[in-house]
Formats: sequence, structure tokens, C-alpha cells
Amino acid sequence: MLIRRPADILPSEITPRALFEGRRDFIRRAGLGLAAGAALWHGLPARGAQAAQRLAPLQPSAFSTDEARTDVGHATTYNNFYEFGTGKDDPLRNAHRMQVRPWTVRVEGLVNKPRSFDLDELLRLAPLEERIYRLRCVEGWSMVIPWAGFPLAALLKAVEPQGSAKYVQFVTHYDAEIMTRRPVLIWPYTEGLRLDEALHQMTLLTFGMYGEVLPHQNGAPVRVVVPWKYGFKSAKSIVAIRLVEEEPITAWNRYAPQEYGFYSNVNPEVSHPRWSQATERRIGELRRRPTLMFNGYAEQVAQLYQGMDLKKYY
Ligand SMILES: Nc1nc2c(c(=O)[nH]1)N[C@H]1C(S)=C(S)[C@@H](COP(=O)(O)O)O[C@H]1N2
Ligand SMILES: [Mo]
Repeated sequence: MLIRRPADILPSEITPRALFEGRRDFIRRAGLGLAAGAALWHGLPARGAQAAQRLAPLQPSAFSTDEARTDVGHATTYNNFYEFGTGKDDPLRNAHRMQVRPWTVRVEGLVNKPRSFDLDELLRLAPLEERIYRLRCVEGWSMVIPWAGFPLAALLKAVEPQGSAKYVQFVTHYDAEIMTRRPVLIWPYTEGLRLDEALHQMTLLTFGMYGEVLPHQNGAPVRVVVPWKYGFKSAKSIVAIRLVEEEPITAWNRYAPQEYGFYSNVNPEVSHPRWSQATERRIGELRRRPTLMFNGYAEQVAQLYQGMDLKKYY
């Protein structure tokens, strides 16, 4: 689908209804270009039941890495989205059942202007940038993904956090009709950041990847991406953002507090209790490579943790 310039396009046209209503049009997907083609190679359609929708041209970002991007067919078929199953291709098979339009995100708690935003209102807050970030999963693999989004700070500033707000909690979509009922984690999946982390310019409110709107399995229609932290901090399919005073409950921390801390900064020196975090396998490569402190973003984020014992606050 061809895209006009951002100036003459309404945000609602970027996210057309048909796209998000889960067409079961499996044949057409074969002709939908790179994403579909790459995934067909793996024997699965890249988007489950949705057609790809290209975004308007994106502003490049100085925060982007120039490392080689992970093949889109891997990034859209090898996913963690436990609501849809714990197998790597379960999200691809199942997430298309999620209705992602209409969609609203409530922003509430310790803010002067609590309110709900629909997708179009979110997209009007700031221009979408392309941010090519490394994503490092706590399981020991990593990818390089060109995301499309803008700093979460643009949304947080719009609601005016109060002085007492110290943390941000993300609550994600849960629907027992289409997602697992097994208590793999406590649903809905929740995550959290300290307010200064959430306001950091690298924390991206994300709507797309590889120049297209987010596939369902990657957290459509809106997720966060926090590239210096393990992947599970980058919550998918967000429905509420709460500003709170105390460190919020997070799904993985509640599941296994000794294994998954609130901070979960990528740190090769702090092992997971059951495995080392010193190396990782970049998806698409064979040899493991060393994991870098803060996933290679120390220059940008290390000052957030000055004076903190990162072994204690893992
Ligand atoms: N709602 C929700 N968000 C989630 C998860 C999840 O299970 N549910 N998994 C996380 C994990 S462990 C990782 S590594 C990343 C994976 O993102 P990707 O599939 O887009 O690469 O999503 C994170 N966000
Ligand atoms: Mo992960």
C-alpha cells in the first residue's frame, strides 16, 4: 500500500480498520513483500492473518545503531508474547485474533491531566522516528530491529506528572477469550520503569518496525522498547500507563523475584541464577558474541544508575 507524505495523511489512515480486524486472507499475503516473503521461507506467514501496512517515511535517529538489521522474517516469527503461548512461533500463529482497533491507552495516577488516548491521538503527539536498536532477551539471544516510534516522554509530558510520581507502570491487554488462561504469569502482563528511565530519550513508544505498523505478534498496536534492558521490560500491547509513587509490581519479578529484578538492565557481569549473561547469540548468526554493559548503550544511560550497586539492583 502506498503512502502519501505525512502532512497529507490522517493518523487514522495509517492504521486502517481493515488492517487491524484480522483478515484471514492468507493468499494475498504471499504478495505482500519482504515481510511475508522472508517468513514464508520459514513456512509461516509473517503477519499471521494481517496484511502489512507501510508507514509514511520516517525520520532517522542519531540513536540508531549501524549494525546489520536482523532479518525481518526472524523478527516477526521468533517472538516472546506469552499471552499467546510460550512457543516462539505461537505469537505468530495466535496473536492475529487480537482486535487492535479501536484501541485506547489510559494514562492515569499521579498526573495533573489523566486521560485516555486513542491511537490517532497518540500518533499526533510527535513524529515517528526510525530507531534501529539492539534488543537483548534475557534468554541469551538478541536482534537488531528498526522500530518506528517516538520518545515515551512526549506522552508523559502531555499528562503532566506530579512531583510525587516516581515510577511508571505499564499494563498490557489481556483477553481470556483469545489468550492463554494458564497462569504462566499473572495476567495482565505488567512492567515498570523508574520515571527518569521512562522519560529518557531512548525509551520509545513504538508503533511500527521495518517501516510497517507493528505486527500483532510484536505488540500491536503500541508497545514500549527500552533497549538497554532485557527484552521483557519492553511490554507489548499496552492499555494503561500509571504514574505511581512506589516501585510497581511487574509480571516477571512477581513470578521469580530472585531471577528477574525490577531494573533488569543488560549486564554481562550479573548472571541470571541459572545461566551466565556474558554472551549472546545474535539471531541469524552462529557464533556467540559478548554481551555489552547496558546492551551497548552505557554512554547514553549509565548516568541513570550512578552510585547504585547493580548487583543488588539487578
Ligand atoms: N505483553 C507482553 N509483552 C512482552 C512479552 C510478553 O510475553 N507479553 N515478552 C517480552 C520479552 S521476554 C521479549 S524478549 C520481547 C520480545 O519482543 P519481540 O517479540 O518484538 O522481539 O517482548 C517482551 N514484551
Ligand atoms: Mo525476553
